[in-house]
Amino acid sequence: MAKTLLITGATSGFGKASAELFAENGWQLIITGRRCGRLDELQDKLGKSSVHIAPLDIRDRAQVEELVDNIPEKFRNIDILLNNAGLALGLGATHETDLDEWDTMVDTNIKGLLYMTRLIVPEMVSKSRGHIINIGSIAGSWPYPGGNTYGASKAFVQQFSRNLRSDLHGTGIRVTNIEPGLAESEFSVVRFGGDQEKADKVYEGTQPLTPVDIAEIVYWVASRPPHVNINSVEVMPVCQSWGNLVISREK
Ligand code: NDP
Ligand code: 8X3
Repeated sequence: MAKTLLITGATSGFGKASAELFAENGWQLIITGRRCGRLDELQDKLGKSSVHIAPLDIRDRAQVEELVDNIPEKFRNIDILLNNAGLALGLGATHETDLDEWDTMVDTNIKGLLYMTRLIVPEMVSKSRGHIINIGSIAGSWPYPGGNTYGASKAFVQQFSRNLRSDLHGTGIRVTNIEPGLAESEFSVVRFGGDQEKADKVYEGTQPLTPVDIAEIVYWVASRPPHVNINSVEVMPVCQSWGNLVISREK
């Protein structure tokens, strides 16, 4: 019987690349996201019988509950939950930023992930089998100017992943947090409110990670033997590393 993967945010980037890779390897999928047209296209490409589409705004708890309640029988036995949906908005300093953007990041990156996890995990516990793979970020460990709430939301994902692992101790369920660095997807276009030129500048002269790079890590983590739990994977492109600490000096 085919294994089942539920992906939040499969309409683009890491989520879409993961959908494609797991489908190639015979998995059946539940794919979610707000852009229904893209979910339809992906289902057409990957196969109607092995892909269930579930349009969803993950910030809306009632929608998440409805999605979980209405998973068709064939797809109910979820082996992996890939908590991937997320976004950064803006790169402004705390004292200049827009509070609505902070609300959206908290609601999506933290609360959406919590809703989905809380609703999917009980069934995994009852079967003593399953794997929750969260997409964190290097921004959860390493600060940078303008990272404020985005980075803090990914620090939440990092610690929640560890705490979830503790809660699930002895159940056989695996938990992994994947923490990518610079990767080219729609991430920067979203961060800069649709400004493609500004987004392109982020990657100019670099060789960033690709969505396929991340999908391959997700697949590798998922295909370790059942007794192996990869707790976290931090990954950057070779062109990225840490900066020095900075000191402001009197002029
Ligand atoms: P993309 O913008 O390409 O993809 C983001 C996905 O999240 C889309 O499918 C989008 O679907 C979904 N999403 C966003 N908001 C919602 C919502 N309210 N409800 C449901 N789905 C939502 O970015 P990436 O693939 O790069 O990002 C995927 C994850 O990886 C995010 O959590 C991001 O923070 C993280 N990440 C990204 C890095 C990068 O440099 N690209 C590096 C480290 C981590 P839709 O718009 O259709 O709803
Ligand atoms: C995305 C990577 O460095 O833009 O999580 O925050 S970064």
